[in-house]
Amino acid sequence: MLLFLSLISLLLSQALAAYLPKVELIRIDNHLVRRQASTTSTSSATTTKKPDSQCTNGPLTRQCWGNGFSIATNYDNTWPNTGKVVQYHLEVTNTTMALDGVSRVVYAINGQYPGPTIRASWGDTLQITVKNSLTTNGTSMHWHGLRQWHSNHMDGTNGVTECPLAPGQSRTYTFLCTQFGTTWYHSHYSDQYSDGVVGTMIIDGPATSNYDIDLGAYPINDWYYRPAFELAPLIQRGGFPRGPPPGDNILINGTNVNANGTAGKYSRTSLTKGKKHRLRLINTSTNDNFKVGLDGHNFTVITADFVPIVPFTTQWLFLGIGERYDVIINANQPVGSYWFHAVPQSGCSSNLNQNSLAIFSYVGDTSTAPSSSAKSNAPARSDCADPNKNLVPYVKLDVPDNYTIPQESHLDVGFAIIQNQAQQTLFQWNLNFTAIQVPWGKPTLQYVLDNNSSYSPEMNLISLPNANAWSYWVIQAVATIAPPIPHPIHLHGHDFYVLGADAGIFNNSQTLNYKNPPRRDVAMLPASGYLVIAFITDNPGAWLMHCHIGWHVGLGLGAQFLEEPDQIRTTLAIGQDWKQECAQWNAYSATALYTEQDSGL
Ligand SMILES: *[C@@H]1O[C@H](CO)[C@@H](O)[C@H](O)[C@H]1NC(C)=O
Ligand SMILES: *[C@@H]1O[C@H](CO)[C@@H](O)[C@H](O)[C@H]1NC(C)=O
Ligand SMILES: *[C@@H]1O[C@H](CO)[C@@H](O)[C@H](O)[C@H]1NC(C)=O
Ligand SMILES: *[C@@H]1O[C@H](CO)[C@@H](O)[C@H](O)[C@H]1NC(C)=O
Ligand SMILES: *[C@@H]1O[C@H](CO)[C@@H](O)[C@H](O)[C@H]1NC(C)=O
Ligand SMILES: *[C@@H]1O[C@H](CO)[C@@H](O)[C@H](O)[C@H]1NC(C)=O
Ligand SMILES: *[C@@H]1O[C@H](CO)[C@@H](O)[C@H](O)[C@H]1NC(C)=O
Ligand SMILES: *[C@@H]1O[C@H](CO)[C@@H](O)[C@H](O)[C@H]1NC(C)=O
Ligand SMILES: *[C@@H]1O[C@H](CO)[C@@H](O)[C@H](O)[C@H]1NC(C)=O
Ligand SMILES: *[C@@H]1O[C@H](CO)[C@@H](O)[C@H](O)[C@H]1NC(C)=O
Ligand SMILES: *[C@@H]1O[C@H](CO)[C@@H](O)[C@H](O)[C@H]1NC(C)=O
Ligand SMILES: [Cu+2]
Repeated sequence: MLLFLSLISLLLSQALAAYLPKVELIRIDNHLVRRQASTTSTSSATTTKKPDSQCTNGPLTRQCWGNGFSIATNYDNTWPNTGKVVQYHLEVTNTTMALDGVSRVVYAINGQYPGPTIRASWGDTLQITVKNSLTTNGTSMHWHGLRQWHSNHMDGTNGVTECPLAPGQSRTYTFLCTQFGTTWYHSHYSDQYSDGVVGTMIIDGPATSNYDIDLGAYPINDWYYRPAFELAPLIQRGGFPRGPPPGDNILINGTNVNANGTAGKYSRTSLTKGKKHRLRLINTSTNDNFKVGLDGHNFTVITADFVPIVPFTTQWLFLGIGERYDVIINANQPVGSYWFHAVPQSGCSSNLNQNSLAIFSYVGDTSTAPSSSAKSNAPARSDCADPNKNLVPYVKLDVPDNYTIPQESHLDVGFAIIQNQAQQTLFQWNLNFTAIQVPWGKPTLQYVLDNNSSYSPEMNLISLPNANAWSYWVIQAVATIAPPIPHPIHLHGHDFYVLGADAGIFNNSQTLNYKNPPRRDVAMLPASGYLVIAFITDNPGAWLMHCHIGWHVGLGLGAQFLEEPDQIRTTLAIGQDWKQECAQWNAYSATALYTEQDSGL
């Protein structure tokens, strides 16, 4: 009977999909019922169903989800809890790989680069066991952009929310997926993610626009032939006076041909003629910013980081480090192969000067590669700004505008050259005149558990004791104290509101956007400019805010917000395993070969 019903359901839904796009089936009390869905007010041609509590998700009803949840749900306030536990095991190992034909040391995850894609559904609980099989490094795993509501100790930020995981040890991270969309995970142990400890994450949920095929995650990043653990100390000691060296290549979904075209292979993705494909773009770079585009096709952008947005269409999209955009590609062009371009933007810190390519081929295409003439189809190289005007969140939320941001809430970005006790000259990046350096062996949460508020100045800790208060910050790059480079600013624990970003010094005379501004977890601070953000202090814990350029956070460009410290002990279920991890780390580090040399982040 059940089989019969599902068969009917399948046949009916296929038939209906073809002929009656405005009708759908829903299951009520196990009976199939036909329901008329109304058109949404958000006037996108691809949106045919009004998301409500009853419709269910499918190729023509992506706004729906089920069980009372849809794209119209404000996931900051409410989310499903499916009770389902999705388990993964990740093992970090020290290996050698030739991702673009050139071999080097890679700290791979389960022998892969990028690591396995972690996939769950909205409301599932992820239970991820991480094993550190490196011999001379700690590690920790941060789930980028996940809000970790009431689970700050699962944020994976060593020196802030945990001690690093000592060689040979494991820990299990357990958290509920309150958001949905695309993200990545990476080590927060100094520059370690640049050497491989990185992977993608997908949390399935509703979407603002329809699509047929989910192509999955598409990470893009710069790639260095010299490992970061060699480059970072040189950068710190001023070994590259004109800035960090350029990457040697760009990897697209973990592969590419090398710069000379002599080895390696292009990433290949197939498209099905007549279908709409969802592609999940993620910038997992260390240093370089890109614009991306696919010849002959536009992108319909449906998310900014996790946040669903009112869809907009564009040919080229700028992607800062850590930023994600999910886009829909309509395969409506002649069957063939098309170049995908990732173009470094030299106006940002990007020093690479070659364009990078990948191939998208329609099923049935017989050519081996796109025509080479289109290889140079690329935009100007100077655009480094987020398309903030286009990033209109689908769930509309406003920010109170009756508040004047005081001078104390301006955090200046600066650069300094200092001498350490060993008389070495060191480069530093500062936020509010401090280069953050977190104590690996005594993370902020340990201070909280000890009732000890004697935080060292290097922890660059900003206390936000009030619950459910709006918190406004101006991140200000000052031309006289820092080189004019844009910085991708990332905050843990929140999707923040982007009230404004522009060149110049913010002095309260500039217009800010309080009416449904973009929300996301990474935003570009323009060169010698300002970025104004706001968030609500509703998530007890220690949350890092930092520049996502690996070399910059390594040299100190970060601060941490200690939110509602009085609530931490009662809201976080910090167990013995957390304390054990610190005990193991402190035992290891007492005799470790290498010590913390930079911010530790
Ligand atoms: C990786 O292996 C090499 C060669 O055995 C060793 O020198 C290095 O310390 C290892 N690195 C880590 C982080 O385990
Ligand atoms: C990590 O391991 C690499 C390679 O062995 C070493 O060069 C580096 O100093 C280590 N870093 C830390 C902080 O342990
Ligand atoms: C590319 O060619 C140059 C010059 O022959 C050579 O020095 C370099 O090592 C090559 N790079 C790669 C990645 O093969
Ligand atoms: C990325 O690479 C993985 C592993 O090779 C593959 O399974 C996946 O389909 C690729 N993604 C895209 C979008 O091409
Ligand atoms: C990734 O972000 C960096 C830094 O913001 C940027 O330079 C680079 O162009 C971005 N990459 C892509 C593919 O957009
Ligand atoms: C892409 O968008 C541009 C601008 O809106 C439009 O002119 C062009 O026809 C679109 N291309 C495709 C393939 O839809
Ligand atoms: C600002 O407006 C909000 C409501 O929008 C109100 O709750 C709050 O008290 C006001 N704050 C001040 C400082 O007037
Ligand atoms: C910290 O304070 C709490 C609440 O007052 C108390 O229960 C706890 O034992 C104290 N912890 C330490 C290490 O003093
Ligand atoms: C608080 O932490 C500081 C820095 O680690 C330490 O020196 C001090 O002894 C601690 N105080 C207490 C009461 O534990
Ligand atoms: C910024 O640094 C100054 C000087 O160290 C300090 O007094 C101030 O409290 C810091 N700002 C914040 C928001 O913590
Ligand atoms: C504030 O900044 C704007 C833009 O740079 C400038 O035109 C204006 O004179 C400044 N106002 C004050 C009071 O400094
Ligand atoms: Cu930076």
